Amino acid sequence: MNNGDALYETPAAVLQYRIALAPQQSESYRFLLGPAFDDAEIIQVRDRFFADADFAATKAQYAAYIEAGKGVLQIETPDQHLDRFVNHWLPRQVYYHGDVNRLTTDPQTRNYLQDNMGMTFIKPAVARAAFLHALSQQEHNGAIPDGILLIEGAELKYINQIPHTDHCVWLPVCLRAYLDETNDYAIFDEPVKAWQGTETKTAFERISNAMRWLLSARDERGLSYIAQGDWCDPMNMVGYKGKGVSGWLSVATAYALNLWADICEHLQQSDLAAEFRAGARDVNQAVNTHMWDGDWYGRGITDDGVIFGVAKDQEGRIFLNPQSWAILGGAADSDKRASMIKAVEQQLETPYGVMMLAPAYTKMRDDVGRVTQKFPGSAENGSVYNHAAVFYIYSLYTIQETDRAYRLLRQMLSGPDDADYLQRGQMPVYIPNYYRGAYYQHPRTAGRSSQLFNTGTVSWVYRSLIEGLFGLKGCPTGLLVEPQLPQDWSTAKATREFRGATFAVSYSRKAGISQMQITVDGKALQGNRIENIQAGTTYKVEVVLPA
Ligand code: CEZ
Repeated sequence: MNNGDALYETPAAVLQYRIALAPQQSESYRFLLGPAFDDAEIIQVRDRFFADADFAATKAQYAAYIEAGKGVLQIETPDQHLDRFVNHWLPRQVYYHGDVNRLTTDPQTRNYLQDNMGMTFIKPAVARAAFLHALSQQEHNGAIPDGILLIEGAELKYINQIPHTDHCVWLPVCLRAYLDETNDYAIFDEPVKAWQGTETKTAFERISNAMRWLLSARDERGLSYIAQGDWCDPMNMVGYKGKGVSGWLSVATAYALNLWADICEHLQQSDLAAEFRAGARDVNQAVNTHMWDGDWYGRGITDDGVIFGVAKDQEGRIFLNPQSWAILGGAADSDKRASMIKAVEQQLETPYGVMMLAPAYTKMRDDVGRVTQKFPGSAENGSVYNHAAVFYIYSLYTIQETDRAYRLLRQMLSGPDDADYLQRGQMPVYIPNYYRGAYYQHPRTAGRSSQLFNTGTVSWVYRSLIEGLFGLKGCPTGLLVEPQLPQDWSTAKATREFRGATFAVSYSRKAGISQMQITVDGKALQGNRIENIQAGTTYKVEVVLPA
């Protein structure tokens, strides 16, 4: 309606507008949604907000907000549907997470850190402040609490009152992305004062202590205690008696320790690097001794000493997370990787993405917990839980499983064909928390979207595109070019904003060459690192890949 149109007062919450538009025709409408006003108020409000000057100002403000969230990657590929999503919608979903922290005053720590990992690509200063803020709430023994209090007077509620043991892991994992993007190693010198206390330690000391906490929170076998949950919130009964361990958290601990050791190395702290690398080796050895089940890694060992997530289980036989993170953390050698990947393909892959466990539980297992009570194929009970799926995809990119990674990544996005939209019930404007799984048990509903917008998935999707698919990741001296285009793409383009400069990259393939060739502004590059980057400059990069 424009200013002169009739006022609509609706007692009910449902209002229908029928607008018939011809192809290419557009019309604009101004809506005001709010509590019930009386007529005089409606007129007042309308005049206030719908006056052209105010409307234009609000529109401009919103456009500026969206522009600030446009991210660092624009692409042009053979898959236009992917382009539209990555260029427009994906950074918005990443930005939303980093900007509002899931609309809570005590975000779960792992969510807060991963949402800020995404924010690294949008507003790195916000991510930096968030990492330091999280560290300020570190407990005296090095542990990181279940939730981070964002404001004075906030308190840990609901899930944040249940002890989970994985939070320290996310520090180096998320900081790795932040460092690659910004090269801001100075963050580790920041003094971080305890949030409610007087003690000050540098960020570096705090993270080292967090890593030592991870090493200490292990049983006599060297496996990580799970308490009442790890990444999987509802896995709350594996270790509540204080003995159960998590296979996933163990391999994730090894990953975190290795990442932190790399950072120590870079900061010339070689003793610490050696300490943490030895810790990672120790954990991985324990995992390979106690958690390897022949073709994949088990998910955990209960308080009563029962290993689960293994071939002998009728339900919950294979879990995705231990496999993905065993790739990342280095527990799995290439033989183990090959058999895991095959098992995942056979038991977990579906046309809608890769399920996080299978077969879904159909009855309560009181030595595993609440996850087994969820409807089969929903949420953590064997859905295509996109957050878990993208861990796997990211891990595949780290071992050059290029085509598999892309296929699974692409499956996260609904459409563009009608059958897929109808089955999923998901518009291609965001990635939902999960799609229904239990593909073999409940095929009718498999693929249906959860319609939940909050998810740690998107930071990882963005990171996987940047580091993996387009291979434009930062390093201390510049930009590392190591693309992993799907085999059937012969060309692609990407515009990458990085450390104040713009890289206009075009990829193509050429027969008869055995190695990637790169030119920057027409000059051949030795190796695959673009160095001496000048902010404000646009570089034209041509990447020629072997056909
Ligand atoms: O919440 C997410 C958490 O925000 O579940 C993930 C976890 O890693 C995220 O940090 C996996 O458990 O408590 C429950 O059963 C809920 O299912 C939550 O676990 C879940 C909600 O789906 C929110 O999206």
